[in-house]
Amino acid sequence: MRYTSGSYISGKLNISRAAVNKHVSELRRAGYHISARQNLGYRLVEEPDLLDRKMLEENGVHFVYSVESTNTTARNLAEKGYPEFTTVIAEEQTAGRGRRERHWYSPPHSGLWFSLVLRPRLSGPAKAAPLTLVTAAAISIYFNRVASLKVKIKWPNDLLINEKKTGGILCELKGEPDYIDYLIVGVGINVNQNAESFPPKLGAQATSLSAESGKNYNRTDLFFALKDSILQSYEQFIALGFSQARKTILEYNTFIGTNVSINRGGNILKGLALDLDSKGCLLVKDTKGTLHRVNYGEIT
Ligand code: BT5
Repeated sequence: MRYTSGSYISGKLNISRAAVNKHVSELRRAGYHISARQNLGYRLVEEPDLLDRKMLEENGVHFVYSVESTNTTARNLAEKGYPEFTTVIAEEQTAGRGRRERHWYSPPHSGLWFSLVLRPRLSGPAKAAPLTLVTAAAISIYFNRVASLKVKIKWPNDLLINEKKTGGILCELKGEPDYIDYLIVGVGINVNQNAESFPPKLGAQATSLSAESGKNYNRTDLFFALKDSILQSYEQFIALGFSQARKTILEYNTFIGTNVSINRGGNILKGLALDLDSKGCLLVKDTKGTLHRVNYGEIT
């Protein structure tokens, strides 16, 4: 592609040269690679892989290019009274969160970072506890049955391919013991990143759909497909309970039947993961043969 002079652009668009400069800077910040040469002008070298803002907004999704965390934005909307199924998606998160305020790496042009507002009519937070697993089940159904990708669930909120983390779920809830005001389901999935693009701290533990399959994905289409799958599983859970999601998790998991070490806030439980109960708790038989019903923690 040839260079186009700044004066040609300013004449064509009827704006000042300073305004051309400003727009070029904005496009660069949005990921466009634009080369600038004195006496020649500007040249578009590469367009970024961008989420389709128009399609998202036409379908009622709140798109923000850059936010601290889509969970925080969704929570703010829920506080303002936005209805159930309000959805926020961002191209990048500057302070993406995992559980216990851990950092979630969310660069632009490569992943899916989105949050849904749910207002389940359940009799209290305890009844909503399986929703992280219900979401994980919905995502794994889509990948395994539709996209032919072997995405597995590591209890309670990790999505893995070939034992490396490609996604995670963060559910945050506001309510009282007998009432749920809202629940935010946050989903992060590494989609088109190269294996080498992850920060050294994540290193070999992280991967993306593309790094594992060799394919590139249209992130906007993928988002709509995942959202549909999540909402379908959610409605099934509200109507019929956890049993269908439990079956899915038993089919696509990395932990049942293996020896696990579970960290529960510093307290380590070692044993054999036997099953998931009807509420999503992990049944673990420790080395002395005692059975534990574990409702939180992480498999290390
Ligand atoms: C999670 O936490 O896995 C939940 C991640 C949820 C992210 C979504 S993005 C949209 C929404 N908005 C938010 O702010 N969050 C949600 P946890 O199980 O605590 O795992 C966190 C750990 O995963 C970190 O300590 C890192 O070791 C690792 N990690 C961070 N970023 C990663 C990435 N992009 N890919 C793979 N691993 C990552």
